[in-house]
Amino acid sequence: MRTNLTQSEITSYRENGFVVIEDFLTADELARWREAVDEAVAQRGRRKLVRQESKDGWEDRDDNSFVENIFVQRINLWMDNDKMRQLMFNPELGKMAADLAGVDGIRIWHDQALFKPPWGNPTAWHLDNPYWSFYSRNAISIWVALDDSTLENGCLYFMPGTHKSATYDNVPIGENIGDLFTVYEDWADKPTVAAPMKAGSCSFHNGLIAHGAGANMTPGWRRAMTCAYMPDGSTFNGTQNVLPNAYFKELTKGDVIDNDKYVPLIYPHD
Ligand SMILES: O=C(O)CCC(=O)C(=O)O
Ligand SMILES: [Fe+2]
Repeated sequence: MRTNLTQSEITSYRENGFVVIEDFLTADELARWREAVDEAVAQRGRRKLVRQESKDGWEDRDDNSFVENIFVQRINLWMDNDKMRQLMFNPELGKMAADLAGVDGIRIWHDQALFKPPWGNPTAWHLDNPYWSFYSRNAISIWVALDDSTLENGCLYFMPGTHKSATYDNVPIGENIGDLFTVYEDWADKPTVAAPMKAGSCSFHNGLIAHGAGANMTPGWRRAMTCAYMPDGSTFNGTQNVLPNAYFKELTKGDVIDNDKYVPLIYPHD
């Protein structure tokens, strides 16, 4: 794993809100990631989340709806698969996220496999952090390409710099890919950048950057493994997302979200 970041990668991340790290995994590591993710996704069956007592609507609807055909989404695989736990708890990943974000400590908010199926619908432009139960301008995600992700099969797209002016307004990932720009009208004519990646490369993106992914115009899968990170010390904002209801009910707005059982501190690691 190429975990050493150059100063120019850090500068580019801070300026643009994303950075692509080519050849992040070696061929052997890529094989291990693919095996672990495929196993964990298969074991999970049709459940998006481990615990169904969390927010409603987390079961795959299998109804051929537009939204269900954007991607197969399986969240927090670290919780029910040992191989995924080992991959996701790697403190070197946490250190990369912390160094890019410019924070001292990193917790896993949630991991998620995102497999865009053959002929999968595009992922509408959106921001990530406003969906989550904490607000932070330093939230960050890694997105690891498990297959070559291309202009043809639904690679990521970013709108550079938007993390700087984003508020916490957002849209759901729905059918109209440009809905975000009815909320952020000032962004409507900004340039976008495609981020195709070879399998084993990865990107990091800020939780407030505008991003999405294209349609899959091919008969193959576009598999990705991602993890969203929460800066240590982040506080509860009242929004439910992936926290188990029992923990969610214990929290009051402003409380630090620091229960290692659900949001493990992966860096610094003791
Ligand atoms: O993989 C995709 O289609 C979307 C990914 C995304 O939105 C994310 O990782 O935050
Ligand atoms: Fe996203």
